[in-house]
Amino acid sequence: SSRGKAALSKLILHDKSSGQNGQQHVYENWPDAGVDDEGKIQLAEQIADLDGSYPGGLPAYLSKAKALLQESADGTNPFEEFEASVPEGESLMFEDPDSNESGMSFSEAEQVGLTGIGDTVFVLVAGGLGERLGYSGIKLSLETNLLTNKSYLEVYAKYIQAMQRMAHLKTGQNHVRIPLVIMTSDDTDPLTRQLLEDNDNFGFEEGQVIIVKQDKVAALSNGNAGLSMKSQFEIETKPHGHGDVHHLLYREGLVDKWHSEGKKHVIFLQDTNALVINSVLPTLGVSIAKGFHMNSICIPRLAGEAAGAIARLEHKTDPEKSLVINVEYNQLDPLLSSQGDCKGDVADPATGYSPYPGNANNLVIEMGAYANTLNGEDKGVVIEFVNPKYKDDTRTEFKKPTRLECMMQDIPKLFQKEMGSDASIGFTTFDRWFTFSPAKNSLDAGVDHCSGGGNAPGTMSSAESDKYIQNQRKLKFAGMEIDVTEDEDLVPVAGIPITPGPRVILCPGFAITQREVVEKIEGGRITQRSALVLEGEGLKVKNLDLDGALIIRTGHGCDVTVDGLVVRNEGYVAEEIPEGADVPEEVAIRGYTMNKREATEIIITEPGKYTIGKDGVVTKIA
Ligand code: UGB
Repeated sequence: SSRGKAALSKLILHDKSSGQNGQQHVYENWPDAGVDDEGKIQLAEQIADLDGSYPGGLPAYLSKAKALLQESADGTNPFEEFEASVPEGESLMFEDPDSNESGMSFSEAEQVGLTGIGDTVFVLVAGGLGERLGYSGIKLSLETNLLTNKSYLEVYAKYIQAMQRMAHLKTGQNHVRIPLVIMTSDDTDPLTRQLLEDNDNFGFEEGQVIIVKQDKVAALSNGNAGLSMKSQFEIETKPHGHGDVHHLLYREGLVDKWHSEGKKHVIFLQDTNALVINSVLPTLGVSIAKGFHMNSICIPRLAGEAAGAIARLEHKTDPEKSLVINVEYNQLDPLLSSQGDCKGDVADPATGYSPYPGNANNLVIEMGAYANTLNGEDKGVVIEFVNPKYKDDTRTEFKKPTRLECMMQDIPKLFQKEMGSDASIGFTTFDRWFTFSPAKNSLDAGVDHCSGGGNAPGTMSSAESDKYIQNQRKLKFAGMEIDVTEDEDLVPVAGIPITPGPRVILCPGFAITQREVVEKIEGGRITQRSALVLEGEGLKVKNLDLDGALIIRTGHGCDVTVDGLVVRNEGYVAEEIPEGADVPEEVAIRGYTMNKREATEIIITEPGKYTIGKDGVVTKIA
């Protein structure tokens, strides 16, 4: 096609004019006309696609790559002009009502957050493949836990829908509709659409979920940015990173649209951290109270952990260029090894944690400043980097092809460019148990991570276990008699330390805020072997006595008080998968299944007022 021909000519011209002819392997030595013409056309079309999808086109991509690869080969320190220090931030602890560095208690911050949640938009970056996890499907489809079997996407969906109801209750706003954008990639797009379709959009209204797809970029096989060929007529491509999200939202005109509709904040979530939904409201509350243009959700960081660190980067000569920003985990150790005490990415012996806050990479961004920044010179294209893995110290050959990458948490640089020192960038730290336990690693990698007790496993099983522990702590806070699993109580299953129980899921539709948990739970006791699922906004549970498994689900318009219910049954038992067993991938990455031997299930869907007494009999009283 003429489009393909034009793109190919553009590439050849760029290559020749660079004087290096680094891409000759792409367009020379083609067989004669009439032989493999389909392949040639396919390649030219692919070049046109790569050219069209990158701001500035393929030549711009290759020129940037060449410059960055040269800097990388020379060992240039990207932070040469900066000195890193530990920044001051906000911190809010669920269990400590007096933790009010932000001038608010935890619960007050949640309540302020509720005043603004109806005017938000959620963006879920979900273009990444679960390579580290050893899972070939999409991560959003993985079951967050084996009690409810709800997928990550369903948990986020139900959370957003719960926020719509709560915004209505808090502010009286009618018909609150919080849009959800999902950023997919070629790797995840069809399966994400399928997941939504198979589940009736998880209860979202028509048009409420918007999918934007990021394009992959060309892979590069050498320091001269030579395009890596998958075959003679196909260029290898790789993901460009979650940083694409900003330019995509700009390109689709979404941010200007939301801004003009009066939406006030955009909340960015990652794909496999179900815990984080607890921290959104208080973080938004801090953003509103402090007028932050950007606020990152943080946790105490384990030294050496694969989580970025928030640092204050002080520019050595120009204070206007200083900023608070994420330093990615692969860059932190070299940076800290080259400055101060040169000890690198090590723990502070006083706390056992890195002195730098860990980036959970969930961002709350104020809409006005965001729209203004995206409409600026860079159109939301965040700074890129290369991270080639070299074969040896000569830093010339790569172990495998590399590419330009970018990260969404680098947006402060664009804020700074557009707004100078008026850009107000903050972060809010929460307890790890409350906020952070993503599923990113295979069981083997998880075992490596936590051997020696140093690091978090980051497996599907630890993510599930941490969800249960989080809910144990919430029930304990509300006054229930319940074992809270401490580190020394964890038991290894498939090599990963997990909670022996109780296993508890408080669905987003039951309670999110501290105030709700305290109002809806009163007294009661749960034994360690028990499993409990509570779902339904009008449900209250008093003096529960549980030894076994109990599921209570109540529908909209159901006002249900459980009082003094006693449950005794065989309950649920986690069963480890024997080594080498032939099981599906999603089972293998968790390492166990849940044997649901016996449970008491109470499901009420018809609106009305009900009580449930000691023996579980449901009585409708209105
Ligand atoms: N993602 C995309 O949507 N597109 C892409 O091209 C790539 C990813 P990873 P990693 O949580 O502790 C991030 O791979 O390397 C999505 C932060 O950069 O899980 O663990 C993908 O689907 C780091 O600072 O990222 O690092 C997923 O939802 C730290 O906070 C998200 O982007 C770390 O997460 C993250 O992708 C963390």
